[in-house]
Amino acid sequence: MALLPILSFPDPRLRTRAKPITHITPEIKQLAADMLETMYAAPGIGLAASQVDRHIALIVMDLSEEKNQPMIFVNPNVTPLTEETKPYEEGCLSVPQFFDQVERRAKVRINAQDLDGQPFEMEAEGLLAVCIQHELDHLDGKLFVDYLSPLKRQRIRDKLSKKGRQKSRKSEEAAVSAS
Ligand code: K1U
Ligand code: ZN
Repeated sequence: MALLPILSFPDPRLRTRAKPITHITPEIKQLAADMLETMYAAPGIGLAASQVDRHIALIVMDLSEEKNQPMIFVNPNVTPLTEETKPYEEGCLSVPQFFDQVERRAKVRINAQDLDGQPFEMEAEGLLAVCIQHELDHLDGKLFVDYLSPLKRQRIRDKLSKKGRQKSRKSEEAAVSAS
C-alpha cells in the first residue's frame, strides 16, 4: 500500500480527461487500494484517479462514519433522474481549504463496474449523489471551482499558486541542506 501525492488546483494535469478502463489489471487493483488509503489519510470521502495523476476512469468513495464501507467504481457514468437540483457546500482534496456551494442534480442513477469487471447499478440521493457527480467531473477534467464566479476562482487560484510555490521552495531548501 502507498500514499499517493494529490494534484492541487491550478495544476493543468487536473484538466486531463480520463480514458475508459478496458482490462482490470493487478496494477489497477493496486491503484484502487492506494487511492483508498490516500483518501482515508487526507481525510476525504472520495477520490478520482485524475487527482493522483492517473487518467483512467476509476473512483473510490467511502461515506460511512466508521470509514469501513469503501466503494470502487470502474468506468462509472451517471444519469440524472430528476430536473431538480440541490445546493451543497463542497470541498475538494485538490482545492485544499476552500469550500463553496455547488448546485447538482438531486437524484441520479450510477452505472459502473466493480474490480472484477461485474456491472452494477444504484440510485443515489443526498451526499452520495453529490459526491459521485463531483468525482465524475474530475474524470472529465472539471473541478467544483468551475461552477464559481470567475472572481472567486481567480482568488482561489492565486492563493493556491502562492502556497504551491512556497511548498516547492521549502522542498528545494530541504534537499540542499540534506546534500
Ligand atoms: O474529490 C475530492 O476531492 C474528495 C472530496 C469529495 C467531496 C466532498 C464534499 C462534496 C463533494 C465531494 C472530499 O472528500 S473533500 C473533504 C471532505 O468533504 C471531508 C473530509 C473529512 C470528513 C468528511 C468530509
Ligand atoms: Zn474533488
